[in-house]
Amino acid sequence: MTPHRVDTKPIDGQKPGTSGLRKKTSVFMSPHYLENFVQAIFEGTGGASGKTYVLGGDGRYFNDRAAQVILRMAAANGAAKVIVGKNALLSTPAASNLIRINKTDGGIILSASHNPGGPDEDFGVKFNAANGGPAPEGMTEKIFEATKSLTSYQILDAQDVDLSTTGEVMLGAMQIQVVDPVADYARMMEKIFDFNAIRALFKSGFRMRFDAMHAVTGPYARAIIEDELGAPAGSVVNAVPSPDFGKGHPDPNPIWAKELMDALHAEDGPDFGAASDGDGDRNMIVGHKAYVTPSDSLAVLAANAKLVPAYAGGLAGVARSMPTSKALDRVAESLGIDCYETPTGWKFFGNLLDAGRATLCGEESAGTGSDHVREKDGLWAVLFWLNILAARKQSVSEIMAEHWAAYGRNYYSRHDYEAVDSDAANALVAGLRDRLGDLPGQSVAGLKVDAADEFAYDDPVDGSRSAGQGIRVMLEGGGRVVFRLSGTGTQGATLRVYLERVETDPARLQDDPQEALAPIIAAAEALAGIKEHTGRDAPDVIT
Ligand code: VG1
Ligand code: CO
Repeated sequence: MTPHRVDTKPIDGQKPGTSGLRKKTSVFMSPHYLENFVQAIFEGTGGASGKTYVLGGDGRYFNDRAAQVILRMAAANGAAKVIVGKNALLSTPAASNLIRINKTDGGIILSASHNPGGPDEDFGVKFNAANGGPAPEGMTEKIFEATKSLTSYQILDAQDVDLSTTGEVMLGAMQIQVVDPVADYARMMEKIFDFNAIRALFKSGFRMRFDAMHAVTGPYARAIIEDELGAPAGSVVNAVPSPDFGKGHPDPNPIWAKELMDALHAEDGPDFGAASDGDGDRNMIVGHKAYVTPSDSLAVLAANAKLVPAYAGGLAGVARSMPTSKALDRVAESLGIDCYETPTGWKFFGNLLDAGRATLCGEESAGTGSDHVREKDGLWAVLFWLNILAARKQSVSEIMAEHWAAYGRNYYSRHDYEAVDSDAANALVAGLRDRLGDLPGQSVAGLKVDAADEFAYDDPVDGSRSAGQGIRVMLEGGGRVVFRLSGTGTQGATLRVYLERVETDPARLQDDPQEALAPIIAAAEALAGIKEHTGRDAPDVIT
């Protein structure tokens, strides 16, 4: 087993996006593609020599092969040890936890999250730092720089490592520890939440349906929700991870988790439903006939945090990504704590969590999390809701109605235009950018523009600045439209239009969100000329 140096050349476009490097699986499988990027990770982070890493992925097509390549490369690059999930499976939050509790130098997560998997779909690789969180921008820039000057990579000539049984094996001089992906994560959840109260809830006949969407959370949800908390067998569905996610789209929203939505809207449907995404860091929450938007869910968690043992002492602060609705801000105000506004992507929460400035964080895209790890955490959010439901002994719709009555309702929706021509999408954003200075005071579709800018974030902890993080237009009466281009797509551009309007009239708190947002939707079209630029009459996905 000798390390082997393979000559290579830089490959264009290996720039990590919102969450690691994502490409078509066939691109990742093309000669040297994965190897180049992994070598760049090592070189961009000071080399692998003597270091310990965590490795695992969401089980999508090529996960198993990629893990073997990365192990051989880590060994050839002199790593001391890799902790890897059995069968190379680890949810993103579980990987973050393993990095933290084992104090490793970082971890490599194989996932394209909510993007479909399979030979014709998507694959992804992301590096997490020693704090357990996604590599911050400074680090991903160094990795990207390294991809541009590679001349060779190192790999061991060796057979595949058996990852199907837990225990320790050697690969050359490197130790590999194969671990149960669920055990440490389940122990952590038990420390955070009131498991006894949730057990009592299930004993009382409370029914839930958790849809793992054929992705990585299945084994975690079965072990925790069914085995430990006593939900009846069958409460967790689509629980076996499959390489193509059962040909589905593991994105937990009303469109892609329609089966779950239908089940929860049936007359005799369960009391509570939830789903998570490919790599287990996102969540969807739905009560009986009551879908909870992710932005509202985050606000409800913050408002009820004292009911959870780990947060009973109060929250240090909260944070949300800029496009996420301001429902959280209202709760923070009433709690008298800080609410930070960051760019899209979990990497921007890391410093706030590390510095103890924020305890809870969240994004409109169905990611919520806390300082227990440095990733968003789907199952954690579901357990948080279960803990609240057990403590309050109310239904989801009762909890939402009380929340809106207390804080007002931020009607919210995101309209996605997918696989748009990149030049057309860039032209739309550039057109808006050019007009930012002129917009304030103008009227668009009958609404006055209060302010307009392009969001830039100054990290209060390390002073770094991240510019170009989305165009936002504030409208009279607390309305808002945000335009940004996705950083996780693999085909053309995805335009995301985020729409929000605040309602405090007690008689208008139960309206249909798309209807409540109609004036804002019209303003978005008038502002950006979406139809003209994209040639689309309607969004592909509305969440
Ligand atoms: C999307 C979401 C963002 C999320 C990111 C990674 O990014 O909007 O909120 O952090 O995906 O999520 P974008 O750039 O496509 O809008 V996932 O679950 O990779 O872990
Ligand atoms: Co994800």
